[in-house]
Amino acid sequence: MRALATAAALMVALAAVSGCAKPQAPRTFTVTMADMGYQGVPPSLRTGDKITWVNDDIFQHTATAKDGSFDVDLVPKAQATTVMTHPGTIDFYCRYHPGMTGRLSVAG
Ligand SMILES: [Cu+2]
Repeated sequence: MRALATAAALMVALAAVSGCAKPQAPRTFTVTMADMGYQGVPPSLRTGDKITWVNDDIFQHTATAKDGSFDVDLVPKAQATTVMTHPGTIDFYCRYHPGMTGRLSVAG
């Protein structure tokens, strides 16, 4: 018990020293597919954040990452959630309507 408490205290101290004391909680953003476009694309994301994709259009759409990190295919009124698993710039598009494009910026 005492050893556990000591270990926990040590970890807290180490986290404080290394600047990791306050890991930021993951956030969830909603991107809406409407009028043949993506609306509400967040300007910046962090690894671990989620995006809930909502198809509010009358057409089927996808959100397909060019780097393969996600690919959601949604009929009208459907939705799905993806997690940002790695940092970087991720371009995405709709496989049915190549003119529909967007870009995500994910920080580490
Ligand atoms: Cu589409």
